[in-house]
Amino acid sequence: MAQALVTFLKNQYVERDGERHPFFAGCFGIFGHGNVAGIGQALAQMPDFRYYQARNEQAMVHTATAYAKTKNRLQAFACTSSIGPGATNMITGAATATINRLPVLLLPGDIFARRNVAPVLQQVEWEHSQDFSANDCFKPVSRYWDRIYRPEQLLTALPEAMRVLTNSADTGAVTLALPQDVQAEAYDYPLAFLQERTWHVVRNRPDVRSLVEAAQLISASKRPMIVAGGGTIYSGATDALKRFVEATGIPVGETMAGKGSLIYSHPLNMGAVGATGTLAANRIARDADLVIGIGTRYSDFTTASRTAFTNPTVRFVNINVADFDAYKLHALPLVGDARAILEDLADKVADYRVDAAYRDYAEALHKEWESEVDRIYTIRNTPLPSQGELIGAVNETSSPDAIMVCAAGSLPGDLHKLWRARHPKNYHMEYGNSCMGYEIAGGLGAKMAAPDRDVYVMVGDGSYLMMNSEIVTSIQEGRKLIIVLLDNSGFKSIGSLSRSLGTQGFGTRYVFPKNGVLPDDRAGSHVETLPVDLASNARSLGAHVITCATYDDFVAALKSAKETDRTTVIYIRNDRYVSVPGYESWWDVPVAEVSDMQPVNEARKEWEEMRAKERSFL
Ligand SMILES: Cc1ncc(C[n+]2csc(CCOP(=O)(O)OP(=O)(O)O)c2C)c(N)n1
Ligand SMILES: [Mg+2]
Repeated sequence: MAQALVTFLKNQYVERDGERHPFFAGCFGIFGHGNVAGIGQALAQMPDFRYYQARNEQAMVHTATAYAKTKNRLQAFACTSSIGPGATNMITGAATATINRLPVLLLPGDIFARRNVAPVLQQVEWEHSQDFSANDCFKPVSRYWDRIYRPEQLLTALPEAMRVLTNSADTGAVTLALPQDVQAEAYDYPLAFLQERTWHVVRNRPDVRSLVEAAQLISASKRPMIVAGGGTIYSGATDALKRFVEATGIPVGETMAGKGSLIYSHPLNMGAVGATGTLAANRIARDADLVIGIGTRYSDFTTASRTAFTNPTVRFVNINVADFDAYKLHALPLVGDARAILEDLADKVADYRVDAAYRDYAEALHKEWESEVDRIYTIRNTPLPSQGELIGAVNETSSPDAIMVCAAGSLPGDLHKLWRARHPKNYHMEYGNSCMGYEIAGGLGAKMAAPDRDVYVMVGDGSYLMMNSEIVTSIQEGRKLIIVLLDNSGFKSIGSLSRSLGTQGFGTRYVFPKNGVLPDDRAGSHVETLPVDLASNARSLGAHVITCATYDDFVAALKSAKETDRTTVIYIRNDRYVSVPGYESWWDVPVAEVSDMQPVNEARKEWEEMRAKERSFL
């Protein structure tokens, strides 16, 4: 059965716009008794379906996910794990892939279908059913889930798995749980099942009436804006977007996944929109009378928890492959492919231009924002540099065709505002799940997908400690990453959130406890720091490491890292308290209604004021 499965995977092709190639780039895996003799044997027998070893099952799913993201969902990996902990380690990765709508095929081993030797090692037992295993936990984080109790079930399960993986609207993690005994069973699979098959990624168009109505809404709008989400990039709609924007004069705000949809320097690019948005985009959003959402899920970061759009008559037109997203915010839905729809819409509104005054206003906001970025890039904070200036250094020393990968901490918010995206893949941010640990593993996936580009991983000390394991895989596979490790002794992001909510940074510093309590930010520098040496840690994993003390050291390190022959970690400490400000935006994090802490009560008052501004767009 496992041999048939691998043979099937090898023969799946995908085609879009006339370009056809194998869908699977190979298989990541960590072997245990749940897969070594099944899938493991099949992979050993078929070395032309490349097997990659990982250090941690969660990490390998992140690597696979980042690979699919870099390939605009047109290529993916399978990931095989043993049963029990190997399998459940993949659940966080599955959730990350599914939230971000990125394809990955998960093949966890499972308990015996024949059951006679149960409980097997690592089996979760339940006295009320035997049709139950740890792999049931994948159900809510998978877009398709199945368990293969009999070898012939592959005949019906695998085509469903492929349909979901290659469907832009439905895609995410697909889980096929593989009982250990069934993997090793023989079955006479029909040869037709194992022959080449091509899955077409189509460019669907919406119905004509919706398109006409959308064109009418656009033509009547005075202050329209575009919110460009990840779907713009996955669809390859960035050139169509540029043409649409230049023809109509409509300014663009970008989501976390959509950043790079338009080059940063375009006069109508307002930059990041929402909770981590720029002043330019948030001002435009505030007054917009029409929002054209392209490939966006409208997360709370994009809508600033539904406070970003304050015009009482604002309407939404949503272009999305998924009708689920297209209908959000009571929009006029244009369900279909972003590129196709933008082209059709451009024809329908060929005579439309925004007023010159509105365009001038947007272009002035763009210019102002660029000088704000310049200001932050040139701060020279001492004794420790600020994160903003370090971001500037990475942006300015990296080649314009590089890829920057990040996921969690204070970096995403700062990068969303400050990173100058020079091409659609320049900014690779996993911010659907904002999963600490994605950074290095994801960087590896991006590098595997784009070996000719430099890949910069920007990672905080917290995320680094959570998952640095794939440095080893990058060394093993000769996939060089430039890892920029920013150490601020703990959680700068959650620390500052905590202070803003009245809880003083409690539990967010990496320091020794004092009298049995972990000191918070009120202790200032009167703390005992931990004797942790992350630079040595990285060196011990095989990376080349450059330790920096100052901004100038950092710039020199970035330049020399370009020339090294293997994964290089640039280590620098930075300031916990110097932050990039927010720009007229908000994020709803509820504060205790009743508490013994006075700062919390004050934060609650502020929260109530903002909570009252949240809109529901009925
Ligand atoms: C797996 C996971 N656990 C917890 C969180 C919540 N969280 C978000 S940011 C953060 C701290 C990140 O610390 P670090 O990587 O050092 O970045 P910094 O905030 O210092 O910039 C935490 C705990 C998360 N996003 N992911
Ligand atoms: Mg940190």
